[in-house]
Amino acid sequence: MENKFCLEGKVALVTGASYGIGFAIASALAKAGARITFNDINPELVEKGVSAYKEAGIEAKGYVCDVTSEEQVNGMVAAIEQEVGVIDILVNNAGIIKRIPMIEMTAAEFRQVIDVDLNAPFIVAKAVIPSMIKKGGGKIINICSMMSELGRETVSAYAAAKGGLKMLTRNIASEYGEYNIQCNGIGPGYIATPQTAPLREPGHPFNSFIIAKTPAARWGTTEDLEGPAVFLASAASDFVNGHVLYVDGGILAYIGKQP
Ligand code: NAP
Ligand code: GCO
Repeated sequence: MENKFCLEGKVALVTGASYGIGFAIASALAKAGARITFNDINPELVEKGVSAYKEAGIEAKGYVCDVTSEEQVNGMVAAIEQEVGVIDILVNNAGIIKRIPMIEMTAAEFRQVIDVDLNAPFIVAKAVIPSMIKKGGGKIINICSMMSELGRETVSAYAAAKGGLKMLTRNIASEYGEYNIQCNGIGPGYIATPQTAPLREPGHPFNSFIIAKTPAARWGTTEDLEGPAVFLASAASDFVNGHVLYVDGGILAYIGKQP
């Protein structure tokens, strides 16, 4: 079988990829041959990200862009097309979470999470699809979550956004599959990144809770997401569309260890 996982000659945009899951996914796509572009809302973090990629032997091109701004996103996509090439692979990774009991959360806080975690993936996908159609196809990977399927206290906005992102993934797959565009999701379990650092503080009850809820009995690492990302970004998944691939160590299959 010729190497269906090879991404040589492909241009990838990974949003919010100065560090964390985005950085790991972009690095994996680069190791498979893709040319990497990424963005961050913070200029200093774009610079730090470029250096971190360079240290990893990856020539990544970074852009300062707030993914909630359609104007900034359209400008970034146009610049990438001009400076690097048409985007073949989009990973909608940028995201935020606010852990606040719902009745204590302001409408503005709720809207902010929806804006970054759901509206922005729509904006960025809308910006890249026309050129993907012209080019004959493309890959879109939306970074969903356990909260695309499950709720829990204090994450109402995040769960609503990630649930919506699952359905946006399915809708893009439905609407643009005929143009050889495959749109899928990756649903990471609980991964050790800055976003979950508060939950992993020594003695935090969530730590032991997650270990008991995960058959793999460990937190995930960003490396656990590298293979699934390359699979969904490559020709190996050309007939996979509208699917959310949960990379969760088995959480969704498991009732949890008896205390
Ligand atoms: P993270 O460490 O908090 O990183 C999030 C990234 O998104 C940062 O680079 C951040 O930039 C960027 N970002 C936030 N708002 C942005 C905006 N408006 N415009 C551009 N960039 C923006 O998160 P992570 O743990 O790597 O998670 C990455 C993705 O995976 C998120 O979508 C998250 O919901 C999802 N996820 C995470 C886990 C987990 O357990 N960690 C599990 C499932 C899903 P700044 O640093 O400048 O704010
Ligand atoms: C939380 C966590 C989770 C993870 C992830 C799980 O507070 O429950 O932050 O939401 O980030 O989304 O898949």
